[in-house]
Amino acid sequence: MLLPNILLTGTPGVGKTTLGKELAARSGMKYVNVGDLAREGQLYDGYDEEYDCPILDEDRVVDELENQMSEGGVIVDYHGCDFFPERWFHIVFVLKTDNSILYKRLETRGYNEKKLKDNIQCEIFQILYEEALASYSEDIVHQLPSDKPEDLENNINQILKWIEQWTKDHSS
Ligand code: DAT
Repeated sequence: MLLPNILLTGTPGVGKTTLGKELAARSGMKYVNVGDLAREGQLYDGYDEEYDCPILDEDRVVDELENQMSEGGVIVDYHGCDFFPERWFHIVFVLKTDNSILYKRLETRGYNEKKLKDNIQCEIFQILYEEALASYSEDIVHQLPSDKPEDLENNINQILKWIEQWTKDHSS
């Protein structure tokens, strides 16, 4: 494997897509948005009436991604992380955003009251951070602030440095 695989996770709206796309553009790695992948391939298993959204078919998502993950160099973006094989990822970043900032971002998306409340609670209770710690080795799980444009720039630079070091360490 010439390049590592990176997981970007966190509550919807924390900035995974923004960071993932920019990182892919600057590193030459591939960017995979699991939500888009599922939509394109209709990788669903039923419909959640309460949340008014389709239910992800996690097994089919894993099957769909397996080949490219084994090649390396993939940045995966999803607001969940407990169903991916642990062996896929060399590092996991959980983005976090101040509640009031996140609230405004999700309001702009037109989320209804329940969806807004649930997502803000998800962020307050650090649900995705806990899920990441339960699913991956603690020493590869890192939280990154994602409140303002400087955070984005810092995160990109930090991750690019990490990729460079990983590549050096893994070249024979
Ligand atoms: P996600 O993919 O986690 O749902 P996103 O990348 O779509 O989130 O970002 C949600 C919104 O927040 C979008 O309008 C871009 C903005 N945003 C993302 N990261 C940011 C940052 N570091 N500073 C300011 N705004 C940011």
